[in-house]
Amino acid sequence: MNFSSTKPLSELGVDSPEKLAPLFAEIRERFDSESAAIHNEARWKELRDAWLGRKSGVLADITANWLKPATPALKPAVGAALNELRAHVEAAVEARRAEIAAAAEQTALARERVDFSLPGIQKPGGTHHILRQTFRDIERIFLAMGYHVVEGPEIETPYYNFEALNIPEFHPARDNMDTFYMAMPKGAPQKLLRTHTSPMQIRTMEQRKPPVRIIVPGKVYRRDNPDATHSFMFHQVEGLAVDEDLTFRDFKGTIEYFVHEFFGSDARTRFRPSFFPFTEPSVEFDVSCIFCGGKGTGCGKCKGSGWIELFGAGMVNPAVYGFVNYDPKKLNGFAFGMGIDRLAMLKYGISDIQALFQNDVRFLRQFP
Ligand code: FA5
Repeated sequence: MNFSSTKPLSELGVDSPEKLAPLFAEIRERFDSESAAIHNEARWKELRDAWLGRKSGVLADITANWLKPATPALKPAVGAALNELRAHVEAAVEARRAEIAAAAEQTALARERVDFSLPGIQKPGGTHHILRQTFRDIERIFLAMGYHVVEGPEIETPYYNFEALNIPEFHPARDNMDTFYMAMPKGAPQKLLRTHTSPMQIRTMEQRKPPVRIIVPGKVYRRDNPDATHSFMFHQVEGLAVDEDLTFRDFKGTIEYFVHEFFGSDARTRFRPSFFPFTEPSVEFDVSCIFCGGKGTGCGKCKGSGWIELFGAGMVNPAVYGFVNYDPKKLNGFAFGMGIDRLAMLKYGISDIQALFQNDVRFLRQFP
């Protein structure tokens, strides 16, 4: 900026006190107009520094270029005018600071004002997934019967997933087509994603002395192609009870109690013979179709039979006790393994298992 304050008075043609007045008046006018044009703190600081800055402010320039070199005849008048200008600038700069701060506060207040007439912001609260709710339901029922809840690893060894459950080497379930095997470094022991929660039968019996009453909720994995009732990852709850005097009647009573608690007292149940290497005898357990009330006729869900298959179960095969150092002559027990996803689908009338894993809130909201 080419201000007069940077030039000596002699260069500006000022040689008498009278000629000072218009010069100072012009500077004051320039200050006033600059000062009026600022409206925020950053610009205010620029104004303050430009005028009052110790080294290069306009007033410092006037002191250096006008006052100091002034002739004795001019000096008192320059000094008086400069003091008056300084007082004006200092007062105005301070006044502008106060005005700008007050205006900023006003703006903030207006912005932050709470309008109680506006509708509130509703933040959706989280809920438990329908599968978690089903797990809890099942846990509640079995805890009331004196069972403990235990959990186990999803990455298993073939020993726990198959061998110790009396599933021999050649059993088709051990095929690559059905089981996810982990890619292991050369020479490392084989690992797999557990295909059922049954390995926890073995791990529990290894660690606990009988009597044992446990349920095992958890994820399991199979190389099944996804469709309405199959997923490659799904959930099971394993159950195991071992004691000295357990019979098939205890087993039946326990399962029937569970089904009535879970589906309601109208549900009817039945056993069908089945086969699992780790139970003997083995059964499939059916519940009367909750969609048609067990009538069957014309019902697509139970395909007209009136029954829906629920889960596999049976009395623990004595061969299994041999793997965990339990005495098969003294002990009896039963075990079951339920598919939780299908149980939830049945209870809540969900027609596609994939809906459980797609995380569509429109679906999830239906189960608050
Ligand atoms: C077993 O997994 C046995 N471990 C159950 C068992 C435990 C029997 C203890 C005896 C004693 P199964 O392969 O039938 O059995 O599977 C059990 C349940 O898992 C099935 O009834 C079904 O509800 C569910 N299931 C099986 N495959 C899938 C899949 N791909 N997607 C969803 N659910 C499945």
